[in-house]
Amino acid sequence: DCCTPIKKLCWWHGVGSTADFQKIIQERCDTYTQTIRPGSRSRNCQAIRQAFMSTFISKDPCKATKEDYNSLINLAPPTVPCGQQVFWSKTKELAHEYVKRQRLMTLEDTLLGYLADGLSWCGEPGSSDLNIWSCPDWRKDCRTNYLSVFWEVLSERFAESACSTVRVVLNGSLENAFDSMSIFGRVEAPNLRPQVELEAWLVHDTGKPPSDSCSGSSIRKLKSILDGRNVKFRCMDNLSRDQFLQRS
Ligand code: N1C
Repeated sequence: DCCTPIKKLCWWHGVGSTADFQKIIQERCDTYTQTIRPGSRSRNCQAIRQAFMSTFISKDPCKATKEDYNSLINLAPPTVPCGQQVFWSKTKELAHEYVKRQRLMTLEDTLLGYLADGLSWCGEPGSSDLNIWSCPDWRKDCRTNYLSVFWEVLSERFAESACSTVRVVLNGSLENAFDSMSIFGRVEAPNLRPQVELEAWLVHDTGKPPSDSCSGSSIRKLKSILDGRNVKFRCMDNLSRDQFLQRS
């Protein structure tokens, strides 16, 4: 059994909840609403923190559902202005560098994406505490853990709200720049609305040849997912990281 009780705590295979989780959520929320997007509709950070905690506290950490996150997401839907949206897969740091130079936004530039970025959290039945020792791992324990389900529903809502032209930054140094099992592949691409146009940028490590291109089989697979949804597709490849950031 993956959940052997050690001092009443289940021992999972993933990292435990981030220390001071509540405090970090509250502080990030205050920073975001007061400094990063002061213009945004004033939000009640205490209510957001409480809603976040009540999604998972005292619950079986392997029984997360999308519905658990509904009330939290409704307090702060992850929407961005039309045409400014950027998706990424296996290019997190590069995508963030890119959007900083443009007037563009990733999911981490929305309030909930900003709050949760890099954190880990889970609770345990019968306790009002976070489990700081371990949390379920997607592969080894369960897919329906609170961290995975959070990024899945938030990403789904982010993709559903896309309009006009959106971009995805893909890793051209991988053999398969498009991974159909990633959140971008499983959740975001299949939830884009008809008439949206997706621009894919395949960016490889500077000084190395690219390992995948727009004509490769992984990108053809992406194209076929989008064709099925009437989403227009453009693809740009053979860009090194330096070239990509310079032209942006
Ligand atoms: O599985 P991925 O990438 O394709 O997910 C990235 C995709 C982006 O377009 C984002 O909109 O999905 C969204 N997203 C995040 O914003 C995010 N921030 C942090 C998805 N996952 C996110 N994380 C964590 O990184 C989360 O723990 C998830 O499992 C990884 C996904 O990274 P990836 O495989 O490079």
